[in-house]
Amino acid sequence: MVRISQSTFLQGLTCLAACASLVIAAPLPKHVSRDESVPEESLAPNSPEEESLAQSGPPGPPPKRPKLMIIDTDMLNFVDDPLAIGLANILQTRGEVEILGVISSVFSRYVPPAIDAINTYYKHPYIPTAIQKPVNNDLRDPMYPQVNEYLTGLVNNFPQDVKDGSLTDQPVTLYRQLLAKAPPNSVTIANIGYSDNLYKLLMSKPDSISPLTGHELVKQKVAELVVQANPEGQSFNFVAHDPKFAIYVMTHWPTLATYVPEAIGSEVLLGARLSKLDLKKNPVAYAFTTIEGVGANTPAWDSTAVYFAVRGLDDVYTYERNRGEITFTPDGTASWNYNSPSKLQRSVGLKIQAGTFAKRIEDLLLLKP
Ligand SMILES: [Ca+2]
Repeated sequence: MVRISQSTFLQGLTCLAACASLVIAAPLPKHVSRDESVPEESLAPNSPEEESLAQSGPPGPPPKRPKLMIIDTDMLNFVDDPLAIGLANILQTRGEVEILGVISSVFSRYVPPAIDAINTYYKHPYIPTAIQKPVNNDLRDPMYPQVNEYLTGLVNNFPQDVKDGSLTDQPVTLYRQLLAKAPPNSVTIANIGYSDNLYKLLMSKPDSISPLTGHELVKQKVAELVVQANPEGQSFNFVAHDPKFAIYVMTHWPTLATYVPEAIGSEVLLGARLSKLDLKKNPVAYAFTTIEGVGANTPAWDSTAVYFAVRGLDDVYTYERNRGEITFTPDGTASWNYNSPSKLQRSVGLKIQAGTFAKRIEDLLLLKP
């Protein structure tokens, strides 16, 4: 099976753009070391093999008041998105986060029920979902020609009650509802897809949900935006849809914004052990194995951003840019202005071995609900 990486996708865009020059910042994937171990208590493994798989992992921080998080995803046939949504659910089970909603920046009617299948497996079936309208019947990103797709399998073979994306709210409606109800300065948004929805949120007017504009609502309620994208150069999530969305959002975001670069996820390769789980029960393992096959590893892009969104720096990350802010050229290429007076934007780098981080995330993904 051929897996087209985000970097390869960008290279494809380069050709489509009549060979316009495009710098790919993410390094080539490398193999993950498997000889590092971090202890982890198991939540509830219920088969000998899964129990064995779930015996080791990270201790994690002691439970505090859970962070409130909204996930904005471009899950379609990208496999790092279901991994990240699964990771968020596991961290919720551990008391570290409360997922307020999972919102889609693509248009496929199959995506919200597929997301609900993951949330339902982890015993969080009440988490609301939303997707852009009008919905379509996409099972794959046209630029991502994987042979297999996991959406219909998730929708048809795993418990979920969303049924069809056309039945969900508009993303901006759900954003406004969730933020209006949240305490001040309390919400973290993990942006692991495109910026369409955040653009429309910022542009939204006062309505029956809130007397505040979208900009005012974000400023009052959102503590931090965590973005899986590069602070410099091109990023898949910034340019694969109209770059005007990302350019506006990232240069007008009124609260803290942290960039988790693609290069981190490109080095953090994981997933091989997921294919040993029960693929008829675990929707994340099913999605992963359907796309990647048995025994393969894949870059953990979105999981690296969700991990930071929930746990912050932990012992994993360090701040690489903690002053200045992002700027763009009109094609969505970012650069960093260190002289900006803004104190609200920053990026992170990896402080531990990529293999150690990969094992930690994979150990968490092996845990049962
Ligand atoms: Ca994604």
